[in-house]
Amino acid sequence: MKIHTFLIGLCLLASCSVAQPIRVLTLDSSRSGVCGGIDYNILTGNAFAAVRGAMDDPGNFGGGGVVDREIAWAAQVPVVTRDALQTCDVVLLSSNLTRLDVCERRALFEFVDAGGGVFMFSNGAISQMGLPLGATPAPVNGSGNGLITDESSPVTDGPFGAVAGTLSMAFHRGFDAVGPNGSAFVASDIDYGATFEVGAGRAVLYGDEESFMAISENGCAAGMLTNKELAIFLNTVAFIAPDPGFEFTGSGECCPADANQDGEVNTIDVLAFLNQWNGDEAFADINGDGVINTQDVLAFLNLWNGGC
Ligand SMILES: [Ca+2]
Ligand SMILES: [Ca+2]
Ligand SMILES: [Ca+2]
Repeated sequence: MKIHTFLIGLCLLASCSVAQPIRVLTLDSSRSGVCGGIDYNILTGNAFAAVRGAMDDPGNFGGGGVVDREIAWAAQVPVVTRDALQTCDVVLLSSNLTRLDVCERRALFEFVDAGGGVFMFSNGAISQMGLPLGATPAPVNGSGNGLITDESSPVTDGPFGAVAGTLSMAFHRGFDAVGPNGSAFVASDIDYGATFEVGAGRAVLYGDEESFMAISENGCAAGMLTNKELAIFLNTVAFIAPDPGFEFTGSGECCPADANQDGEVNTIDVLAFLNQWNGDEAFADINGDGVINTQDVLAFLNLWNGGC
């Protein structure tokens, strides 16, 4: 911080500018999965080492790079909280051992609405974050290879290049509908990648992680990364990054059983939840599987019974 202030001081004298870094938050190893020799931790694992290396390349992100701001990795956290989101501009999420709970999904929605950026890329990305962003997750797996369906999306035609044509695909999930905030850019037999603009912020959901992996292991993953997927990944980081100076100011504890978000858990929350559930509201998907059904009522009552 002192160095940054010093550089700004120097720059005032020399009339140059120091772009603020893009601060990137990721989940720690208590949440990122491991399969065989593949470690899905975005910051420390081998699964995404290639795309991470490209983000860290100053020719891509850095002074004089394609994007004139370097990447600064925020301290990893085990849980997405409003406090954790105050430390970053962008959140990258991939394969996680436990689904994002309803408090994490609420916090991420508030973060995007306030101007932050979220990129989630995994088989479960769309089932977990689709509903909060206004989309409808598909109930079935996608099949077939991918095809870029929008060549003028900011992530298929961005600062890191233009991408068109087909993509190889492994196991993935997708959308029934991307909804009013979304714009699909890639499909197999279902749309599986879309950009979202919600409030002041942006998000991208991609229903696969193997697309962004350069390594494979039988029974775990088939890495599909080529220059096309790499361009989509880097364009996405550039697209979702808020302008320099963004600060998320959301705060406050969140309890999954506090359905009306007033800071207390009482009988009013049962009624509030049932209203949300009846109205098919996104945060009535308590178990985070992308579907609102009776399992969510049971899940909510268990949480409510457990208190906070
Ligand atoms: Ca996959
Ligand atoms: Ca309450
Ligand atoms: Ca559910």
